[in-house]
Amino acid sequence: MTTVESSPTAAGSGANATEAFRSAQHEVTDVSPERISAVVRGVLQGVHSAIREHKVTYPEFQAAKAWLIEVGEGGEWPLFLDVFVEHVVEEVTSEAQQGSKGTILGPYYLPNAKPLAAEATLPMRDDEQGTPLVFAGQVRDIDGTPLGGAEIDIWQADSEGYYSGFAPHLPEGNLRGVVTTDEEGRFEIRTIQPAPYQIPTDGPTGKLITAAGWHPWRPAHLHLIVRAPGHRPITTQLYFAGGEYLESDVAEAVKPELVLDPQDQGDGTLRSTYDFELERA
Ligand code: MBD
Ligand code: FE
Repeated sequence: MTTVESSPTAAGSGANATEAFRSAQHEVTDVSPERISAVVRGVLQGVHSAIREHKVTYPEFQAAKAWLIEVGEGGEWPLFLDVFVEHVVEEVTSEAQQGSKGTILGPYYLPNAKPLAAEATLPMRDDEQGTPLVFAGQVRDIDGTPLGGAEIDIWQADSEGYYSGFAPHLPEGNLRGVVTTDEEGRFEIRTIQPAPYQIPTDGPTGKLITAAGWHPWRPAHLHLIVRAPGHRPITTQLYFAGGEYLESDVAEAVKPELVLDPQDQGDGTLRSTYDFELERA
C-alpha cells in the first residue's frame, strides 16, 4: 500500500483506507434472499420515512446523490461507515458476548505490524512528540487463568492525530505493534499519549459534518485487538479520563469501561494498567 500525497489529505487517507479494507479477508457467507430482502427493506424504509418526515425536495435529493458519488470517489466509505454505522453493528454483536468490553475497529487497522516482546516500546520516530505513556496489564481467561502467549495488536494516532499508513509524512509502522504476553499473561507497552482524531475536513464526510453543524472529533484513543488461541478475539479502544470529546465522540464508540486514568509517575511519564478477559471461542 502506498500513500498518494505528500501531506495528509482526505483523498489520500480515504484511498488507503479503501485499499486496506479490500486487502483484508472478509468472510463471505451465504445470505438467504429472505434476509437480504428484510434488511434492505428496513434500510429503504428508514430512508423513505426520513424523506416523508422532512419533505425532502428534488434539489436536496440530487445533492445527496452527488455527495454519495463523492464519498465513493474519495475512498471514504470505510471512514463514513465506521464513524456513523459501525457502533450499532458492534452493539448488536456484543449483546451475547462475555469478557472485556469491545468497541468499533474503525478504518485504520493494518495487519502484520511489528512483533514485539511482552515488555516493549512501540516503533516511533527518534523525535516522536507527545507525553510518554506506559500501558501495562494482564490477559486472562474469564475464569481468571492467565493467558501467556496472547497477542496485543495495538495501533494509535500520534500527538497530531495522524495514523501511520494513512498520512504520507509518517514512517511505515509508526505507533503500531503486536505485543506477545509473557508466561503470566502480562505485558508492558511504552508509547506516547495520542491526540484526539479529527475527521478530515476536506473530504465529503467532513463536509457533511460541517454542513450539519456537528463537530468532527473523536476523543484520544488506543486501538487494540487482543487474541489468544482458543479464545474469541476482542477488538476494542481505550480512552483517557478527562479528555476532550469523551462525551461527544462523533463515532459514538466510547463506553465507561474503556476509560483509562493514567497517573503521572513524577517524571513526566503517564502510566495506566488495564487487564483483558477473553471468553473461550
Ligand atoms: C478513527 O481513528 C477511528 O478510530 C474511527 C472509529 C473512525 C475514524 C477514525
Ligand atoms: Fe482511531
